[in-house]
Amino acid sequence: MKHPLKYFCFLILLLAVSCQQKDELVSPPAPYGPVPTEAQLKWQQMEMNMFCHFGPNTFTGKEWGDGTEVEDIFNPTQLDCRQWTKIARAAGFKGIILTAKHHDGFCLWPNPESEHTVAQSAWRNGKGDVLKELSDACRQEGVRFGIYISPWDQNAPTYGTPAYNETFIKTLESALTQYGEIFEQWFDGACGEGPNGKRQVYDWPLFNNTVHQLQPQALIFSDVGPGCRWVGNEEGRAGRTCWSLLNTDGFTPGAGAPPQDTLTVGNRQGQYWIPAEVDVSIRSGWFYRDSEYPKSVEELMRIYYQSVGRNGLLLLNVPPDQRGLIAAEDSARLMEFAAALQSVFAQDLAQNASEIKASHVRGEKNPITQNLKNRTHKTSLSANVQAYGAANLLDTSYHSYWTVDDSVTLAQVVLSFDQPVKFNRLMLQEYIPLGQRVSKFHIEIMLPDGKWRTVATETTIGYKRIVLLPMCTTKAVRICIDESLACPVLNRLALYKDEVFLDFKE
Ligand code: FUL
Repeated sequence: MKHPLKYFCFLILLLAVSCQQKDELVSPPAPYGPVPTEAQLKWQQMEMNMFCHFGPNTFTGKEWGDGTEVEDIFNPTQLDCRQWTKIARAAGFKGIILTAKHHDGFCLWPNPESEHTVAQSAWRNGKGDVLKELSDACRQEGVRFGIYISPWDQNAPTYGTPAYNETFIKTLESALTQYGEIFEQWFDGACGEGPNGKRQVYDWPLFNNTVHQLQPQALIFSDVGPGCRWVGNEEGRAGRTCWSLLNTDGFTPGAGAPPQDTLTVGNRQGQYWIPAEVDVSIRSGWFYRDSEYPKSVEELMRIYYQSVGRNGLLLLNVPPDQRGLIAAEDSARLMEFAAALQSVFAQDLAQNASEIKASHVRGEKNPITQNLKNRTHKTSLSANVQAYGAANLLDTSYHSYWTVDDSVTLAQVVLSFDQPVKFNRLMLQEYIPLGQRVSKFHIEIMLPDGKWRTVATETTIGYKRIVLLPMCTTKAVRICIDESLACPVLNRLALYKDEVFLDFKE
């Protein structure tokens, strides 16, 4: 050996390189299929918004006016939009969408394109503007503002002729340029007859382009999106399987939409990212009537589990009354609902776990067990375990996740506890910026004799999935991903306990 030092140096170098390779961070998974835009992700994270149906119907007691109502019928005696936004915020809603124009054509703002608006009414001597008051109140309260504008208009004289599309564009321009940022433009697909007995051929591409130009961040709701889609029913129920993907080529909102059950479920491997919005009213009608009552807290919780808990966004209608205020019983019910949500979701019992074991971790050859008790000591973990390990399921950072190698579509995590944990709700979130992937999973708990028992078998996860379970008491929970369109990428796992028995079938 002529140059022992040379060999020694070479060995050191080899060791350093191999150590470095062992700890080299592999790149994250590439997005799979369509993914949400930034605006769609921000929208989905809102989770619950309030819908306000308000207009001549509030005063006539009808669900659909016919456009012949005299303008003076609209006369709220104590309108206070700040009351609406305060209630919305306290109840946990992040946005409010107002029916600026329903099918009767009456505009809640002085729209120069129409002779059927607040400006022609005696309310505040024709100087009132509900859009202005509500958009100001939303800004003051930190609630986002959205607008429902019905293309169907039973008052517009030109409805049923090409000229109406032009009038409708000008109406959109008026509503979308004077009241600050709009987070959602709600388009109803209804296409009935106008005052001249004719139906309209809507120019949807023109409508959508106008919104995109004037409010680029606004999501457009319709039966088929493009920003978000109708969930296919007004019962407050997304599909137990619910894809945020939808095939919309060749379809239009309204009569030309895909079948309602397709909207409820979405399309596995669909072409576009068009998540489901679940619109439902707190009362039986959309507009306020003295004779109707708000739904019970149990029913609102059922709606929550079947909307937000099934990868949907909940748009709950709370209609202001003839005074222009949200009725005391509705507001009280919303506070009870918020308290019920708080009592279930304030405490994530998964945070008490002692360790989490993943069958696979991206970039690692073997299963990885992570101790959850001293999570601050991350330095001993390899770069891949830090970046992609299952402990990331338990932190609250949205952008950290557990994932596996691209070739892996079957994977499990086991969450273990020192003391038995009691829970009946399990929440999972997929990291949707990389797409919706999981199509089948099941949940097991460990019995005292060490055997596993399956407590739920489900399909999709999406942005958020809350699985309702029988009350479970166990020292270990196993989540098994059984089928995924590409390697699973999950960013959250939580356990909760809901003491209230809910009598509904999933
Ligand atoms: C439907 C309308 O016809 C109802 O009146 C209500 O506005 C609901 C939200 O959408 O299509």
